Amino acid sequence: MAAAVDVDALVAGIGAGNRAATARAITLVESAKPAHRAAARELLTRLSADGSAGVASSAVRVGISGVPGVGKSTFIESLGTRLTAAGHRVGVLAVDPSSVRTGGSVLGDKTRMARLSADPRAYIRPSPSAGTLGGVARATVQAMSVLEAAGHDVVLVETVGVGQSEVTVAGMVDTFLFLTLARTGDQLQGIKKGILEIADVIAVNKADGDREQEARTAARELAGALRLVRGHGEWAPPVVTCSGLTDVGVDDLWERVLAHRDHLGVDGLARKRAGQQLDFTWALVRDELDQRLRHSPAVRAIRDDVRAEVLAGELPATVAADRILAAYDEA
Ligand SMILES: Nc1nc2c(ncn2[C@@H]2O[C@H](COP(=O)(O)OP(=O)(O)O)[C@@H](O)[C@H]2O)c(=O)[nH]1
Ligand SMILES: [Mg+2]
Repeated sequence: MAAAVDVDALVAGIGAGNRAATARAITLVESAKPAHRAAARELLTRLSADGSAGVASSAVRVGISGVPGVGKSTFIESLGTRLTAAGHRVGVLAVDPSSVRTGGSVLGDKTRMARLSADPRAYIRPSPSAGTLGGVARATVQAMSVLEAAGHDVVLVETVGVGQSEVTVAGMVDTFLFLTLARTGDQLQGIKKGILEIADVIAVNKADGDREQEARTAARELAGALRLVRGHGEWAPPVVTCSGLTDVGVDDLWERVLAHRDHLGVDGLARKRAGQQLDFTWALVRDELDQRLRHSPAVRAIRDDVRAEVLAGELPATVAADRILAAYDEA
């Protein structure tokens, strides 16, 4: 993309639901170049001004998480196709910080979403291959606004269960859906406790063929385990079974997502989104400060010496940290 960005043209194109303009705008918000960052800010401000994007957007935002191979992409293909057939416009985004290292992407396997990729009412965007999780999250939140302004009334965000990425995605969607496979008894321990605390709806996927009964049993056990983790919160996350491959249970799952939304209510949803914006504000600030710290010439100048002294046991961590911070502050 050239350094000069025609924001007016982008706003007009996005407003008209133009795919090329949408794609260009998302490329813009993924860019780390200062000129692009400034143009992206202007674009987002313009898109948020009429309420079609941002906190006041009426779009349904859903995060979809689960380990690689659980069937997220297949499920999104099934759900997305049903939603577009029902008249919705569906945007699909991905948060996959590991794609930077592996060179792959959660949505790299577009073959799993062949129908949805070719669907004019859907727009699928792979995870940006920008460095940090913070960077990817920043790009994703902005891409969400672009998609909503372009008329997508459902936005699905796929994320792998790696490190902090689930928590990050939970902080940008209205409803967080966790897909898992039939696990019973001790295997349940393998599910990270943290994920059960942030999930709004849980589905045991691949409940088809021989595995259907097993999936039902697992769902019942999981529902029991969940009651212990979640205590007596207001919303009891439903645990259902589904198959993205055969489409069985996918409609029901979507009803649960909408039920969670109803449960939040208009005010509750607005409060949730506003709170997310505030949390995200600070996350962005921390991420940016981290970058500045890394790139600070004053810090770089002393970094190797400090490292050597700490490794040699000559410098306590607390003193080393103070020295680095002092160098940063004085720069
Ligand atoms: N039996 C069955 N297989 C599935 C289902 N969903 C996905 N798969 C298979 O599981 C593998 C991984 O699916 P994929 O959607 O790429 O998983 P992701 O890594 O979570 O996105 C593929 O071989 C799929 O065909 C399902 O509902 N039932
Ligand atoms: Mg996938």
